[in-house]
Amino acid sequence: MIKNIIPSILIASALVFFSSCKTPVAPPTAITPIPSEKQLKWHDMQFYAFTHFSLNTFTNKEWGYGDESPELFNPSALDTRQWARIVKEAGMKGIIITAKHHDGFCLWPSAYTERSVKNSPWKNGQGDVVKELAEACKEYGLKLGIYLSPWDRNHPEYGKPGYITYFRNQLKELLTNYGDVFEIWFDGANGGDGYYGGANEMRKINTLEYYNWEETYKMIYDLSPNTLTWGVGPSEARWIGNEEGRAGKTNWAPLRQKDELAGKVHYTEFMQGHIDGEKWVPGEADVSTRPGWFYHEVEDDKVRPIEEMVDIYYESIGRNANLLLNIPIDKRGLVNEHDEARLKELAAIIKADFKTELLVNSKVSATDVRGNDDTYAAENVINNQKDNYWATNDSIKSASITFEFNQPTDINRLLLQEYVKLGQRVKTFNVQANINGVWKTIANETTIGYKRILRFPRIKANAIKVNITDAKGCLVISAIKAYNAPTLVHSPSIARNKNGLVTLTTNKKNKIFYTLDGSTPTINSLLYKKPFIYNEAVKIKAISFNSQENIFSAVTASNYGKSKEKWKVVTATSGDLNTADKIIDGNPRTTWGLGSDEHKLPQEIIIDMGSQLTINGFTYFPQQVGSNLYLISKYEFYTSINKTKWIKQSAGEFSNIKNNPIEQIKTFKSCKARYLKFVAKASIGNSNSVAIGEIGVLEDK
Ligand code: FUL
Repeated sequence: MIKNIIPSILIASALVFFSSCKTPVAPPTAITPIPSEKQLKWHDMQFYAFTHFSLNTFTNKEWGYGDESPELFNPSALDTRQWARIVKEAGMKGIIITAKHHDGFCLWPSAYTERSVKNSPWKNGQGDVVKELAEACKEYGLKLGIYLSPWDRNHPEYGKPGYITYFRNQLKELLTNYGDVFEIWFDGANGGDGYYGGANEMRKINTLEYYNWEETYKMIYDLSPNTLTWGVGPSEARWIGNEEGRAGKTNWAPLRQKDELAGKVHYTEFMQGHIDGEKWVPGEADVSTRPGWFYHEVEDDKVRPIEEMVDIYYESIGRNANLLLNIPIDKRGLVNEHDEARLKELAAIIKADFKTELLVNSKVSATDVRGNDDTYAAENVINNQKDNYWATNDSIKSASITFEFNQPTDINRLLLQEYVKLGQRVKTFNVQANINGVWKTIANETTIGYKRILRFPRIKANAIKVNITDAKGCLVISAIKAYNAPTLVHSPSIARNKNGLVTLTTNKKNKIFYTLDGSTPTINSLLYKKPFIYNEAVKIKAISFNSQENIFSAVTASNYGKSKEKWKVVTATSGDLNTADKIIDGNPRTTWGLGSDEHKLPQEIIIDMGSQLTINGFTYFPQQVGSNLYLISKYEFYTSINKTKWIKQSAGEFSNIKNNPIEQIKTFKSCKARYLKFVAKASIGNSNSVAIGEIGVLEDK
């Protein structure tokens, strides 16, 4: 009997053994394109700094022409460790420096040119900014990136084969002498007029052919395989299509790069990428803390308001892009106090927004789990481990995942991540919240990608459900997190029209307090009730106050000279004079145009300010349209006391206006003037029509 029992026990235990040890279900097959290991590391960086610093810092320009003397480069207290400290404290992971901008000046003592720090008075020509930054980055655990402008408005051989050798030699220097470089940045602005060794001429090139990028990139990868290539050519990451740091809500990492290299993709498509792109070319959103990329003292009070910075964070990192935030370095060679203060505020808000993750203790369930296998369990999205994920079976391209709370929970942020190693898949999804037993849809969205963060008004939910409604293949989700970010009260906006009527606006629920003497407003300051007239020069400061939660906004400040009440456009060489008031009405959004096919540029306008003022600059607000048309690229500006004798106060280009159509501020020596003459000499794209939002002056008090 015993003899017979033993084999049956063996058989039974073998059966138990084999069934508990069922063959694991294979992971989903990747959906191409997929990121390389290098690109995955780059995705993980998420947030890093740009530093624009060069001769432009000292000449007060955005683009140098190429003839500026290297002797102008003379920072009085350059300290790259200060940059690194501030960047680190702001939660960023690296710094990309403008080693060479379009004017050709090099921040390192290149062996191939005299146009560098070695011929500047800084450290008696013995300094090397790139080296100092590389060392500071190392000390602070940051990665170093390099911006090397392909366009060089100084080099005599730019446009000819000799320049390519020069460009590649410089790349070799930068990629071999300064340790690891995580990203090399090739800006798209290329070709145009410049100094070019004294030729002072226009040089145009075909960017894609001239540089032979295939070969240049091969050289880069041979020298420095860990460097990610950005920008023009068959790069590994793309521009996001604007200089405002905003990605599309729909944002695919894949791009039809072949089409792009064949000139068939308009840059506005970069905001969204291509669902059918053949290569993984994720977006990087670049933006500056101020309107310009380089430091200009006049922009000290124009550092972007904190809410705008927070929006940028959510609209880049929260929309499947990396954020490259520029911090202009000032003439001392330091991050300016104004920018430092804002970065601290940003870091504090981001930290507070993501302080406590709320799904971690919820009960998770999904409508489908791959092979019913624990390896792909729904719980994987909340276990904070990067290398596992919730996946569905191969044929399942839509599924729901639900998170139930023990008790109703306040939520206003949801963060989702796909396991992009296997490709970007999700096309559409929505989010529902169970509020008092009723399911309510709180978001209807498109792509996820490496990271997507949704912001919505605070809700008290018993449960949250994410319904993925369409995808390129089965679902592979690595993380879903929820937070309850503190309320951010938006600071008020301030506007003053031609007649001095001041209007302050904020969210209807909030109150506004303001001051007119430059002091910081408090709850005891003037309470704004309705628009009021203030014609004199004034600094208006205002705050919003959310009385329900007892929270203040940051302060908004606006500086005004005397109002433009007495201003008049007296003559214009074209355009309808009857509506010309729009360029002096205090509202940059109302525009007026001049020039046409019959009236080719240059075209000019004369403004009478009604009385004599002492001024030291003028401002031109270009028309704000998405396609960036009708922009003035070259100008002349004259003043007069009597409309007979004119003095030319300023002339030149509005650099980079095409990519960054911000208010242009040009300063000059203080002078008395009653009449202004503004000449539009040339336009972007050589159109004959230009449109102006607003013309103003800087008063010298
Ligand atoms: C632009 C350049 O022309 C600007 O000067 C700046 O460097 C910005 C980041 O890219 O296209």
